[in-house]
Amino acid sequence: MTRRKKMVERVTELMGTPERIRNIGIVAHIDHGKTTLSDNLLAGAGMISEEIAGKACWMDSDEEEQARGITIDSSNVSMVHSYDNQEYLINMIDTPGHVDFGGDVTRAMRAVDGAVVLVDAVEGTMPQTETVLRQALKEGVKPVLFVNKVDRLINELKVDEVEMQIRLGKVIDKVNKLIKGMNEEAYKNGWKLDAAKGTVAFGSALYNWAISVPYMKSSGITFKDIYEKCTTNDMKWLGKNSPLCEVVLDMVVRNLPNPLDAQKRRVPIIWQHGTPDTTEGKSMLACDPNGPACLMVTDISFDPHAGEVSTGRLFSGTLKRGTECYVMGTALKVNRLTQVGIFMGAERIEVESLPAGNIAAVTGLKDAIVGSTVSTLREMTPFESLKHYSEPVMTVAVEAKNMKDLPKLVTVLRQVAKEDPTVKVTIDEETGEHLISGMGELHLEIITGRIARDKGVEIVTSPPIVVYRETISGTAGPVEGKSPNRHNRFYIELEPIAPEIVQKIKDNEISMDLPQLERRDVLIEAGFDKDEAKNLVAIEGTNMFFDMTKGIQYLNETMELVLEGWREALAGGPLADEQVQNVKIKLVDVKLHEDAIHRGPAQVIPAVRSAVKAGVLLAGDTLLEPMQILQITVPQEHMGSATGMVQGRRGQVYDMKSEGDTMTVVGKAPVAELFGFAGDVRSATEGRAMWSTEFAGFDMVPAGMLKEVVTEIRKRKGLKEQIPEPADYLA
Ligand SMILES: Nc1nc2c(ncn2[C@@H]2O[C@H](COP(=O)(O)OP(=O)(O)OP(=O)(O)O)[C@@H](O)[C@H]2O)c(=O)[nH]1
Ligand SMILES: [Mg+2]
Repeated sequence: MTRRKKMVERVTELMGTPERIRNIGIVAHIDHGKTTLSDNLLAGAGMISEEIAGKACWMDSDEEEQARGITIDSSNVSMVHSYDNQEYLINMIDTPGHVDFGGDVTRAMRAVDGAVVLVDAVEGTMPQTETVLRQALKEGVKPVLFVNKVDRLINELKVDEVEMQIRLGKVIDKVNKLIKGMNEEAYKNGWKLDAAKGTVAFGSALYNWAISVPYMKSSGITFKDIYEKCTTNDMKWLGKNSPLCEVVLDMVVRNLPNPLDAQKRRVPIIWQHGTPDTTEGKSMLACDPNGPACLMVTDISFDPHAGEVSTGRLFSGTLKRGTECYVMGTALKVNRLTQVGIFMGAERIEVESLPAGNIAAVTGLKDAIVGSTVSTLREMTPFESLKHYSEPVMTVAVEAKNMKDLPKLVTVLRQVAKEDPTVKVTIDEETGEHLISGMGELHLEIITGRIARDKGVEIVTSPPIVVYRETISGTAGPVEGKSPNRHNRFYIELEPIAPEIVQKIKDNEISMDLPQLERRDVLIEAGFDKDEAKNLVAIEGTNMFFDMTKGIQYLNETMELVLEGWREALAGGPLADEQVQNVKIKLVDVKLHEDAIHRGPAQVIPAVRSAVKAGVLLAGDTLLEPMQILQITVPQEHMGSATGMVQGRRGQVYDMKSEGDTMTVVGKAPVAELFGFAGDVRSATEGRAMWSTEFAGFDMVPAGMLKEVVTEIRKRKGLKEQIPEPADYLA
């Protein structure tokens, strides 16, 4: 039997013993060494040969990943680790660090119970370190810390032994400060990282060694040894006497929770709207393999042979080939599993059955999308939806190169949207010009590249353009919208929604999913008056619709059409046909024709749509543009160019920190000004800058530029150059 086959056998054996399972994610800022660590852990566990680990990037199996040297997709792998004479099953997900793929981290954090947070000892914590930590804590995922690239700290920065320990201590303090700031309760209850307690390890993923306080105690190896072996470049000795795999996986087994413990704590967090004493509730809390199957789909990928593969965390029940499942929120047709397996890097391995507490890879869930709740029960309360931290900020238009591919492209685009929930796809079957919006240039480049490479559709792609939004700056109303036959009239009032409320909507704290009474209380607490709180009828994006009318006949049966008109208007505002956000609308009066024939869709929808569009103009329609936080670290002498880089791009510098002989500049700039930033920074600082970006929401386009930007968008979209007047909608 091959080593690999044997390993698979042991993995399947352990799957049914939750006490001995650890589901973990490897998370960090870009390039801090996640994949190198993951590869070497695999090698250490005997899954791949030690020679190829770290060099071949087994986990980065995609050719694009290898060519670019970055991780694009999360990959899952399972391995067995012996600790204290017992075997443990480690289900591990290596996540990408590039911000454009942050959605992958969000999804992975739903599937796991613990995280190994990596920090590069030389760079220290970076913006993305903070983001991934926040994502982990929000999902109730417990962190341990691995400070990586200690070899660089010693050999490149030439620190002495004392300085080395000071620097490592600083990294721990910084991460602790972040954890404390994000969840003080967890921090106080044992999530504080503490080298003495073994929740921190140090080492070099590349050279395959690590050290922790518990390991120092048991092996007798000291910091002094580490320092000496490093300076004499005796990495082999370290790898042999203080092996990465043992130190890190011991830390994982000892400090990160098994699914039994984790689910007790996490189910109330990730299934907030569910009822704990239902069959499924009890079963998930107990991680019971005999209960109903409850699966949260966290990833969908496409396999040329098997078709769509859904990966997700199984919180209860057991999956087998043939298991009949339902996907919540769909038409509730039976989805029969055709294969059940686990992922081992690029390979998928089929298993007989897969019990609760593991990460499953199944085929046959044709109705599922990423984020779906799947169960053998016909009905169950869905898991909390996955919240992504960034929003699409850039769009490309794609067209099929060959006419014959037109229908296929539409299918492929739907597939793309299904696989990656951070992508927004707009299909225009009339013009054949479809839009893909994503997190950034790289994200779109990868997606469009794969359409040609993996799906076999040749496409022509436009250069990326920035996604804008529209919102109002004041109030308006009542605005009257008349139906084409003039028999129906709708009166609305508009006002902007305050940023704190918008945030609550984004965080799902204000949501139509809440039971009515609970929703009312939440709204009152957020500052809405009682009457309004009672009458919220819909939320779309970050817009709200209230029905403040009383006793209007037929309005109930017409409300769906009213909302449809409202949604259509929000999809493209009057200024630049961009999505409208943060607008509160109150329906204050309605006049309806008594004959249903005269108040059908063709009458109601345009009436409401024009009222909303006119209202948005009257309330001061403005354009918002996406912003990014920039953090640039440079040697002192390049500080001037770094601040210049930000300020020269309509940016603001709002923090400068110096540490030793390096300087970190933090600022904010519009995405529209950041095309080509990478190249410019490199040349302005002779390649000495380390920098990163992060989504920072939407800000108003400066008044002085508004007209120019709007005109350009309108031209690009083939709209009339003249911006419409309210009267154009109200005639
Ligand atoms: N000197 C040194 N280099 C390392 C170490 N760990 C990783 N590297 C190097 O750092 C670079 C990035 O490593 P990866 O493992 O791809 O980093 P990553 O975090 O997976 O990157 P993304 O997935 O793109 O975010 C590679 O060139 C590695 O060889 C280490 O311990 N010491
Ligand atoms: Mg990687």
